[in-house]
Amino acid sequence: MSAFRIGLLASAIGLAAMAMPLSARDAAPAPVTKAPVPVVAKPKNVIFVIVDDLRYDGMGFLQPQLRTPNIDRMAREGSYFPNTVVTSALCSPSRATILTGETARNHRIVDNNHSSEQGLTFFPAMLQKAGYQTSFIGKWHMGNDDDNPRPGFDKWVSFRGQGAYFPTTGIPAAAAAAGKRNMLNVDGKPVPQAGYITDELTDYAMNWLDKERDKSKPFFLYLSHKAVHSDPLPAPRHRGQYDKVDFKIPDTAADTPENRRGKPMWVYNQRNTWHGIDFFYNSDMKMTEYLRYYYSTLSAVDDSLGRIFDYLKKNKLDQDTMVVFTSDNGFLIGDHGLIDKRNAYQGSVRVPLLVRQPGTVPAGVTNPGRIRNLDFAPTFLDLAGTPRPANFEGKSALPLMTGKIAAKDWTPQDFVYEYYWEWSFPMTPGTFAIQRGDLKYIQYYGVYDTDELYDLVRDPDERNNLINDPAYLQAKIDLRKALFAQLADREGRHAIPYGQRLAIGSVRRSRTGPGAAQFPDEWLVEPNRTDRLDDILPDGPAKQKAREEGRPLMPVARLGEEKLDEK
Ligand SMILES: [Ca+2]
Repeated sequence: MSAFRIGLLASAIGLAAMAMPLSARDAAPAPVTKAPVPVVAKPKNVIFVIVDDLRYDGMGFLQPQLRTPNIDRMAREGSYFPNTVVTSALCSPSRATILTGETARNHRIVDNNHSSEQGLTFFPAMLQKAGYQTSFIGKWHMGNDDDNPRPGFDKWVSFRGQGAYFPTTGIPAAAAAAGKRNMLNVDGKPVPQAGYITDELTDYAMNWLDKERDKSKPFFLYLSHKAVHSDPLPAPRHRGQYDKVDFKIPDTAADTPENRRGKPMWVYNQRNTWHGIDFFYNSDMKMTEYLRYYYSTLSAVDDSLGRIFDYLKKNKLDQDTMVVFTSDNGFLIGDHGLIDKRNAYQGSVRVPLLVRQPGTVPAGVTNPGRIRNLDFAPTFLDLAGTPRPANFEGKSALPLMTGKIAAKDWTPQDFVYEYYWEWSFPMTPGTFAIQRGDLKYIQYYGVYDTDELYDLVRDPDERNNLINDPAYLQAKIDLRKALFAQLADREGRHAIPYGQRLAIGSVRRSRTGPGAAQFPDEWLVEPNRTDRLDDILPDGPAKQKAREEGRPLMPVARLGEEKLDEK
């Protein structure tokens, strides 16, 4: 207990109580807890560490073959939130959601090419108004062309688009030999990248913490790593460390009838593409090999966390600083035959989340309460004691993080998911989904063969599509209705955004890989069926009954013939 807190207790109990024997004092705590004690909380610092494309289970305490001692330390000294999800599983839309507290349908950063941030306010600007020192260090990536400082940050270090792992990555050898380097933007000035990106961003962060910030003010550091996005390149000191490790790929990666069962056609058709396990990134690398690079690249992020913890300890800031570790989206490694992200499956939407603040956030706890990336901005303003703006759509998770609300009493809002089709990667359809309780319903925008419905508790790997299970008919109808209602933007519009097409997009297939999916059996019919209209009539018990009885819900005649009911 801090001296400050002990002092408050002493004044509330009174001097007489202090004169009591220890046992008597221990036996009479009631007056203390009932007495209103005015406490003016000192604003807390926050270090928000966001990794790019880190899979939800890409942490050593979940996979013993991984060496992530500092991430594991966060799990021991803080809380782990395994049910953390993102409302759009794509770099720019997710980052915009974190920074604005708004969903993609409202902030309109709907893909990685979109660069208009017009009208958006980023929550660190509100922290500045509340007296915070703020800094942004790392990958911004809203649009590919502008790395200039954005409003809301006292310190700015960034780069265009995805950035680069090394100073000469992507630069032709002759130009590199002539001195050309990848560039950072440091407070509006071009500065050559000098070293390995994760270490360099950490250097800038440490320098700001130690030397540049106004230490009389609370601080918010937004450390936004480039790692571990494709194509991952580890720091030289970490190369080859997993060469003898065989990382496991999900069972759903195999092309088997069981894995295809109940899945939409687009999932099978994506196998042999840029974002499919059979031709991923159009290379012939195996995923097991890719993961050696991927997890070796994570090691510098882990080292970075270690430097942050050392700084906090050395400067006695541990208890006053919340450290948050997460990712902008998940990463599929063959789940359902897919890689990367974008879709609404668990490997795409789930992200790691660890929160550490000794004395405030319970240590060594796995907390199942669901948190969305949409909830971060309200959480941080809550922590700073700053009023919540009207445009925020999420809910502060601070009471859950600090244990003031138990996970069993936590009532998360529905998890509504949105992904807008991109011409650059046309193999993933526009996707909307909703999770309420244990059930997740997924629907697609455009041509599709089936929606999906999963019970995530009974079926965490999403293998058993319940969409046509009569027992779930009402749940399906209710979730569709709730999803549509919540997908309206703040003007009440249902508007599908799309980007300007600049090229055909990534459409290549391996000549020797799998072909296109077959149409589902129930689509293959003879002409002139009398149930021709049934598929566009609303689902419900009457339609279900008609199906079970093998008759049309609304019989129709052959084209050009009189109607059946007029016969
Ligand atoms: Ca990302």
